[in-house]
Amino acid sequence: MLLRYHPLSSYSRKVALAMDLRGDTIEKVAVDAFAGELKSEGFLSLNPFGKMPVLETDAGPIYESTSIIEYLEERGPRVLLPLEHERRCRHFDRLGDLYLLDAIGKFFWNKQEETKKTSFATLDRAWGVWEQELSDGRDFMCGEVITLADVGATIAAHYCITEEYPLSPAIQAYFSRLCTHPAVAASNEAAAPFVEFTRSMRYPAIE
Ligand SMILES: N[C@@H](CCC(=O)N[C@@H](CS)C(=O)NCC(=O)O)C(=O)O
Repeated sequence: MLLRYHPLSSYSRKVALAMDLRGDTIEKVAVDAFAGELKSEGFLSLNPFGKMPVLETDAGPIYESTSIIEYLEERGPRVLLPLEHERRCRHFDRLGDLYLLDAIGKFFWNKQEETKKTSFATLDRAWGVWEQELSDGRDFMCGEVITLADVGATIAAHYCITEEYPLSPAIQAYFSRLCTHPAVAASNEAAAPFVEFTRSMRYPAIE
């Protein structure tokens, strides 16, 4: 198997982090996204929507971050989708995609005041849901271990920090707990140079 991804892409990072948390040792190949590879004929034959990540398997390509993680969990071992919390994991994974990753992604690429207003309002609502869920003192969304319910949120929280979205103390504490896992720390470290690179493109130096 082979994962086509990019260390700056939030959804790629979601899958790469899931793989590391699961202990998968699947080869990762960076897509040359800035050179237009996503819209090349070759890449579109893997994912007709021209988006990363894509997992190439003997049974053909699998796209959509959650579908890739579900495929790996189905093959086993089951690490991120524990049976007793399966519905909850899938629910918060979906919320994480729709209201955390998508919202911060929009603002990452478009710094218009209007985009900031709508993206940050969506983030406020979504992090509010997370805060409510964590208010009983649990470490992570399903208890003491990191599950699929936390994976997208982990990546989103990292982007929120680099984009200076004001995380509440409770969500900052949640992110700090997540970062104690070596796979999360490694994911943040791997993305850092790319995050800096795109920031420098968008924030011209003030002389
Ligand atoms: N729903 C998809 C979203 C994938 C996605 O939006 N990927 C972005 C990178 S984070 C992408 O490839 N964007 C390129 C484009 O839309 O042209 C998933 O979960 O995999």
